[in-house]
Amino acid sequence: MNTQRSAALFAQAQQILPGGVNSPVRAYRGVGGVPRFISHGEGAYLYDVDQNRYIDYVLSWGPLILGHAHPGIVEAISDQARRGTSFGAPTELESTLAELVIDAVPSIEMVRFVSSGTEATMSALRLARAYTGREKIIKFAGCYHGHADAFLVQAGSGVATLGLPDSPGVLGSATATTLTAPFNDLDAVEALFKQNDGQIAAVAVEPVAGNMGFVLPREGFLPGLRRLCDQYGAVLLFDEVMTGFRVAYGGAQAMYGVQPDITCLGKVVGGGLPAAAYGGRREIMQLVAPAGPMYQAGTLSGNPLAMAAGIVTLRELQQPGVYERLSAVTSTLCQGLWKAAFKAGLPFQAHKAGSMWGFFFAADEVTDFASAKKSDTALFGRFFHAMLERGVYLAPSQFEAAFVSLAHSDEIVTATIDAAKASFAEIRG
Ligand code: KE4
Repeated sequence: MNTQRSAALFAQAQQILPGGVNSPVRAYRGVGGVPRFISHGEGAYLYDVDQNRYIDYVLSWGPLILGHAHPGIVEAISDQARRGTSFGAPTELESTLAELVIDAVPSIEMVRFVSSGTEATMSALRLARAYTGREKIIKFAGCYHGHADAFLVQAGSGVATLGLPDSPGVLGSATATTLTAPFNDLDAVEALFKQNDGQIAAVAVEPVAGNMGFVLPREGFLPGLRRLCDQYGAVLLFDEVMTGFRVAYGGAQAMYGVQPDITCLGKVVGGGLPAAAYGGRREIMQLVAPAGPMYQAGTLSGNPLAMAAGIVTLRELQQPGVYERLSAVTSTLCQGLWKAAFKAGLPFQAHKAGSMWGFFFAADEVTDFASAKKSDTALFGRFFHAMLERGVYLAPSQFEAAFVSLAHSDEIVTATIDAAKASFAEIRG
């Protein structure tokens, strides 16, 4: 496959952008090779600057549930842009999208829009501490909540001690109040609550994990977190930046029937533009400035272009049969990949929730970050490149999730499975 122009652009970009990218995972450090520079997207397809076409399962890391350049979104953004791109003043668009979010997400009575998932979770954490008057939080090894200091802690093993920074520049004081437990391990969470009784402000969790690879919550895990938070007076914070409007219209909380106290949203809610949100019960959200004393602000919060894109996206997703279609296509894909890998004699498993999915080259069940790291990441890298060469664009890291859009037709899924059959044969050696 010709990647000359991507290679040239990457060499130039590395001189002026750290690592040649504006977000680390895009640099292919996990799999090696030349990151593809994209010229445009259309439906389920990406086109790179060397005129190669790819079936896209990254979809900008989740937002593009309608596919690339959806006509309704393009029209809404264009119309709004002609009226102005940002005012720094309230618009009806923000209330329209807020109403859609409140109607969709069971636990949200009030919502605040921000510009990134990081901003949403950082603000939600501040709110949980303001609401409870407590300092410590519990997170899960392998869950990613954006790059706010408090979340950048080393993924402790077992029932972790206090958090140690996982990045230079993050102060020990910023992570000293962050406790870590293994995903799916309720006993570890209960032990942390007992050891820190009265001190835990919040439990933060990706209700379906998408940043350690794709890992489903075990039966009873999410209800167990709800029970423990009620028992110990802590806020349950669902980071639904990836799962919101993705696994179901009401997010993972609708899929699993567990109501958090605060929900963070992102990705799909902005329709591919920079928008995210945090929301919850009125009594909690009324603490947020200027209604209350908890400060949070943003120049481009509720940006009209992003609101317009989000409104079109959510209205499209309200159409009858949308989530049934997304789930059915994703099931066909995962079953086809699993069957092809089995025939090739490779240790492989694929799982899904709605149109969010993922796979590991592992025979044993993956339930947390420790077991995810035992999967064959070298084989993942070879599979990634074998598929890329065949025009299928997967996440360039084992520790990510994958997505399907409404633009992924049955024919596209069949072509993907055919490419996987050839790729499995190539990599099994
Ligand atoms: P952003 O700040 O990247 O908009 O959102 C942070 C975030 C928060 N919570 C969850 C569950 C997330 O998945 C994310 C961001 N996801 C990554 C993909 N693993 C975005 C891709 C990237 O970092 O470039």
